[in-house]
Amino acid sequence: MANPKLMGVVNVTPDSFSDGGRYLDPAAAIGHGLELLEQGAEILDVGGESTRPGAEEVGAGEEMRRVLPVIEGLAGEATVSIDTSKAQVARAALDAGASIVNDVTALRHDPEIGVLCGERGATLVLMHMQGDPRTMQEDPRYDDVVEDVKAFLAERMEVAVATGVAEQRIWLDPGIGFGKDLDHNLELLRRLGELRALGRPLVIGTSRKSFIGKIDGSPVEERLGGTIASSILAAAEGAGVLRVHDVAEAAQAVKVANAILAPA
Ligand code: HH2
Repeated sequence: MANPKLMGVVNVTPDSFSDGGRYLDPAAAIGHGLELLEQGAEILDVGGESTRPGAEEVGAGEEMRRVLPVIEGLAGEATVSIDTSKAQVARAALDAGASIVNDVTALRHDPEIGVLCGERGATLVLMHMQGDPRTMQEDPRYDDVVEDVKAFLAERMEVAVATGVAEQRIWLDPGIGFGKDLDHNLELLRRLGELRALGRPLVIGTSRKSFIGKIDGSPVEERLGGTIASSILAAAEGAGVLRVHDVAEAAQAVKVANAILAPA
């Protein structure tokens, strides 16, 4: 198993699916980020717009008002990633000290993000999503979900490189829960190793997602076990970055898994 980096989630939103409204106050969000760092996060992913199914779109001004004070407060302490699909927000976030742009639309919403990351030498996360957050869970379909996601990520990586992003600065994410039903999510996790052929680090976000609840009926606040199981199995298949809300528990799980698989 590769030793995955933990990306801790810092949502500065009123409506995120699992922690909406908890860290809207900048001081609370910064405090939460610092706590995640202490627990073992190597990256903090700061977001000001929810991508949950049916979420309301947020204007760039409001998104920046939410995230910029938090990035300014954390950037001296941590590697910060900005979870946005808008170049204007990404630019301001990089100015405030972020060094990674996490674009869940993989440059389809705003290709300028590629130009920006190229100019600044920032890392760019390209994620797969079928449809958009308002409609993505309405009957998603694939020929072969792993092959389709792989082809999409290869194509978006070409677009990113064409806009100026160095290939070594690109990370790829199959987008668990973004336009996928339960079987699609499980198949992607089961065959994650096939995406390693793309040659770039793989980011995986299963944290508290609804596919876990579809398996055992658990509500969103009781999905830690499923988050850990899916994250560790993803790491065993080669995931290099695990995007999680519960960093302390994920860090412990990674340590134990590593101790078993690679004894000192
Ligand atoms: N999942 C969410 C948001 N951003 N980015 C990447 N690269 N991969 C993911 O799986 C991913 C992501 C959804 O989680 P969360 O941020 O907790 O919820 P919301 O979008 O409702 O704020």
